Amino acid sequence: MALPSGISFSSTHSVHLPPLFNVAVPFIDRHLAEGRGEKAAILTREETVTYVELAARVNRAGNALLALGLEPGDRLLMVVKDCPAFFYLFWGAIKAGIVPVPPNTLLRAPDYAYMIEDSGCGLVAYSSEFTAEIEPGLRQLGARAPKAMTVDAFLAEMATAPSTLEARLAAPDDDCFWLYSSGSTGRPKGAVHAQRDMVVTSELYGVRVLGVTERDICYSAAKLFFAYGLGNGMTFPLWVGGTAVLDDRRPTPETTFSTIETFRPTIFYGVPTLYAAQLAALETGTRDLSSLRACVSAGEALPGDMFRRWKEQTGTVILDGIGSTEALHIFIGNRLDDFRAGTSGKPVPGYEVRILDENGDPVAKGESGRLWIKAESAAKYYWNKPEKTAETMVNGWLNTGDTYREDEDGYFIYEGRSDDMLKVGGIWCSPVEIENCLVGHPAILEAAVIGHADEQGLTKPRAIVVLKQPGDAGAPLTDALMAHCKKTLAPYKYPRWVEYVPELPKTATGKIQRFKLRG
Ligand code: 3UK
Repeated sequence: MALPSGISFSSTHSVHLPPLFNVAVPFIDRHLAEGRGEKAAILTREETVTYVELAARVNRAGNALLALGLEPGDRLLMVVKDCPAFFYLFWGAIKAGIVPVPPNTLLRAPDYAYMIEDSGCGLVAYSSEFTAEIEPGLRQLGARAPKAMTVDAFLAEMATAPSTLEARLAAPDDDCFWLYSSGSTGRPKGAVHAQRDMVVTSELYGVRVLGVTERDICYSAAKLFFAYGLGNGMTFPLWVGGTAVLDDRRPTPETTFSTIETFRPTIFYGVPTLYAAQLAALETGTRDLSSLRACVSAGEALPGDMFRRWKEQTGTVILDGIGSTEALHIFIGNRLDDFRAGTSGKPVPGYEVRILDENGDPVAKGESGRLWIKAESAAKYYWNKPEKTAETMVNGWLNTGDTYREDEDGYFIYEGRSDDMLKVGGIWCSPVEIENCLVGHPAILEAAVIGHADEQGLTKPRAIVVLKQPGDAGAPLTDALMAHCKKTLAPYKYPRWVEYVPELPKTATGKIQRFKLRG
């Protein structure tokens, strides 16, 4: 399909955009002009939304946001489950010049209080399922809390708002939306993405690597709040005039297989933890996955053995690829016509990749080092975090924080993080945050958390603790510690194992030496 008018890519995959435009137009409005008005843009178990309905609702949402007092440049924090209203809020904001910020929906009240304050958002819109974490978060801020409303209340505002809206013009590198990303220490960082970034990821990875076309039906088990899910389940299908399948349930083998059987998607996107659970389910019963032409995995490395078992069970390959919130989507990936199990694949054309040693010099081919990338879809900076920005974004290059090696055939092999951060089910998990939670339990004196591979080869948190009363060690305390973490933290962060030790290895300055515990 032809690129939208005014948008082109050079022979080196560099994007050319009009000096003033609004990215909602090529992703949404263009499909009406191109005759896709009656085509399904979104399928859910409750409803089908056509492109003409989507465009009108995006306009109503933009008008409703303006009527609620938001102005161009203001932030909208949208804690929204995977449902059509996510699209209305996100694109309605962008079309009106407002900056949508969709955080992880699995977080707790103090995380939301932080993000509301850090973003300085003018409105919080949230699915009613998340009321129990959002309302206390707002209360914590007292008089500093912004206006907040549920998605249902917002849909009621939209119903009376006009269905036409003039797109607010912006330059390609103007701020467009933010995504929060967590680090090993300190608070989440708001990565500020520009208007151009979704065009770049959708074309370079979506179209040119995955071959997404308007005939594709895309279903992402990874949620829209995750940069991975945002591309998979929203920007890729909208870029080509295809169809997105949305499901708001927690993804399990049962929900994902029944969604695939009902909607017959052509592309499925998951994370290794989910593929492991799906494989276990497939080994005891067959499901109809015949609609799929490709499966994609990201978030953490996909073990080669899982690639082989999935191929055996389903006949379909899983294309592993590494992406990040900062790069917005996958920058090294396998392709249908060029893949190698147990690797992240090859650089996506248009992304420059370097593996550097500790002096910042390129390593010899085959040696491991720190992975840096240069991406036209890269975030411009972290909001309010100039030091983090300076550490991560250097002369147009992004420090991924990952250790990589390139094999003799040009495939990139993941060798771990350069910091202590863990990926659990594809989502960031800070060992420090889990340690702080454990130390909040009355039995614990000190705690260290490290990643530990489960029987599938996937990383989960393991706690190593020192007790105030060593005699308390045992299964009942282990259960109590797990329950304490599940209740206090986002539930996926709880330690799956607890080990009791008399003391922890420390540096002279008292810093826990997690690398010694990983042993
Ligand atoms: C790790 C991987 C090995 C790696 C993401 C696809 O995961 C995404 O973004 P995040 O900001 O995390 C980025 C970090 O996650 N990682 C991601 N994918 C892989 N490690 N193999 C992989 N295939 O440490 C990376 O630096 O949460 C993934 C698309 C968009 C994304 N935001």
